[in-house]
Amino acid sequence: MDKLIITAALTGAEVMKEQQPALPVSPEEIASAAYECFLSGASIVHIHARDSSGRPTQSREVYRDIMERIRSKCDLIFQPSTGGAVWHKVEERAEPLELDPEMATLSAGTCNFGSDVFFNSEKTIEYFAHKMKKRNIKPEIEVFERGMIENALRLHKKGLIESPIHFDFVLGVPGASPGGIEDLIHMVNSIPPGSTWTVAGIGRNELPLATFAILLGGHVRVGFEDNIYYAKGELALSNAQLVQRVVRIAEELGRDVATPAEARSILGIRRKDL
Ligand code: KMH
Ligand code: ZN
Repeated sequence: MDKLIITAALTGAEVMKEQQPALPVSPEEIASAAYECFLSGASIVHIHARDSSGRPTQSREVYRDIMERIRSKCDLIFQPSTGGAVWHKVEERAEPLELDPEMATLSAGTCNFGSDVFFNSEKTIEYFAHKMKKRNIKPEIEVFERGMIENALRLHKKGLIESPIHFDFVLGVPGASPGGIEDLIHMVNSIPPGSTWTVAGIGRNELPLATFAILLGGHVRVGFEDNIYYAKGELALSNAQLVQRVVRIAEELGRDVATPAEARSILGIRRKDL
């Protein structure tokens, strides 16, 4: 079994400081949270930027600031969001790709997202896939519903996504796939052999799905974007606290944790920068 890749999804576009006071929002806070997660065992950071008022932004320059601050501290894989917030325009969402990150997310379909709708028409998905291919950016395929795997496979057939495909099953978003163990198994059984996958369990789904992924040979995403609690009714103290728990469970279950260099090798990413 490959070593375990832990992704820390630090901020997201939906959670606010009023809900989670430790939410990292400024570039400085995000970089410092990223470094803490790196020291705790994360090898990828999934980043959403915020402007100076705390509102989600897809500004290339804010992402650049965050990326440079993280790079000055450690060799974490920087994975910006191209999902942004549900109200961002497609062109805005694509801005962080201009930084040529090693990796970026690619949402593979439309779904309800709480009381909103997260729009990703086939044209939009192809637009992002094309840009990522051209710039040699490894896509992480965000799957909120089973049908999104089929969308990704169609793109693969068209040559817009290369094998092996890396999926992130985002399970438990209200309005999309629930986050039961059986939902994860169904997803895992639906992807081509040789693919890699991680799971982002939303809210109370985070811990059981992470544990199951460790056992199944998948990878794990945790962080305030997905879940702000450590236990029922108890807010987590930091993103790093959530990473540290995954590391402890992995150790107990006999699964080694990957460094960023090992994660690059598992995912077939050639380090671009530095
Ligand atoms: N904030 C969600 C609407 C991604 O980062 O690529 C979309 C999202 C997916 O978080
Ligand atoms: Zn995200």
